[in-house]
Amino acid sequence: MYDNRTLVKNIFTWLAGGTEPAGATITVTSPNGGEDWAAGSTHNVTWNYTGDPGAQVKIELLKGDAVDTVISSGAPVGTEGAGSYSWTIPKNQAPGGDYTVRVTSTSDSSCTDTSDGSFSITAPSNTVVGFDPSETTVYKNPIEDYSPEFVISVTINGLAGGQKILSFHDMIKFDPALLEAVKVEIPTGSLLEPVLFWDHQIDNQHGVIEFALARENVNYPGSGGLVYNITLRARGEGTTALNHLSPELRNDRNLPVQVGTSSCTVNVTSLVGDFNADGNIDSADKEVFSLSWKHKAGDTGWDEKVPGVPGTPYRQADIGPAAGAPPGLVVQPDGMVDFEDLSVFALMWNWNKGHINLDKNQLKLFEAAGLDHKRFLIPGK
Ligand SMILES: [Ca+2]
Ligand SMILES: [Ca+2]
Ligand SMILES: [Ca+2]
Repeated sequence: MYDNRTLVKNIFTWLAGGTEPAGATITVTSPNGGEDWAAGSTHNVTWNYTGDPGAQVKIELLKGDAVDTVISSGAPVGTEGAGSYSWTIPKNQAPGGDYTVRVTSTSDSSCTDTSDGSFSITAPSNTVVGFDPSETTVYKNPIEDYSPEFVISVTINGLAGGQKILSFHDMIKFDPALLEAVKVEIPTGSLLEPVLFWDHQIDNQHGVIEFALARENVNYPGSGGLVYNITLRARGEGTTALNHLSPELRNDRNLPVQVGTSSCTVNVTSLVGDFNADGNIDSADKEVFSLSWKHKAGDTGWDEKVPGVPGTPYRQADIGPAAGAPPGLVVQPDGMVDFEDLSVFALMWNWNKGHINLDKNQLKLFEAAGLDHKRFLIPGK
């Protein structure tokens, strides 16, 4: 059906010797058959046009031959012969393999086109690109520039059964004031083995890790697991998060698999007396404390780490006097490691142990200092 203006134009065209009415045309380009789109995901419906189909088009979802949904009753036709409409498929859209999309001029219903072939709407995806662990506490010795290195795994979970994954592109954002990425590696047993090719880039200035992987199309990954490991170290204290920025998984037809993301919370903190920053006050820390015993500001090795001299810088053991209660003691260093520091160390030791449990060797430190260790012990439970 033509409106009058088109009709008049077509008659004149015909009178001028044309054999066909020179109407506008629309051609749907996506989805045009073969696509797998998950309910809940967002895709562009695209079309080309010639002539002047008018300002707007109606976009319909057809299931079989019947109209299932009007996706848009009046979307802009586009510019320079091409139009596009961002469509979020409702989460409750019935899965099926017989869907097509029809795009029709709102001013000329004969100017219309439908997907050449049918496409599939699949069940909503539960696939999540996340981290393992999803929360971690990292300990840092305040006098050190960096915490010990720690590893966070990037995971993919909830892959639908029989889902072939061919490629994975990931971007992780972190706070560069608190964290530094050291390395990225794919461990044996990665979910996406066998790997055909992979690469990564670390940008510690902006806090970005980019990772890309292509895998061989030979078998199906399990439903979930770890893909790659990031080694990090902390360089500040506080709480921050690692976040995935729009990771992209593609299947064996090079079509995107809809994914959600989850983050990893990283708490960077320090424990008074935890000189090796492993989250425990134990004999390794006691060793550092003994080496610092009776040292004071001005001694060689007080301020600076001396190569080959264990325990330096000794000022790390200047943890007394301190106010408050373990573990949140507020330290007021006074430039010497003496009884006050030993008392604070014992408080933290006992906080860590939760009860009095010093063995003979552990008692030697107290005896060497001429102290009655019981003075410093919190009543055991
Ligand atoms: Ca078509
Ligand atoms: Ca420790
Ligand atoms: Ca002190």
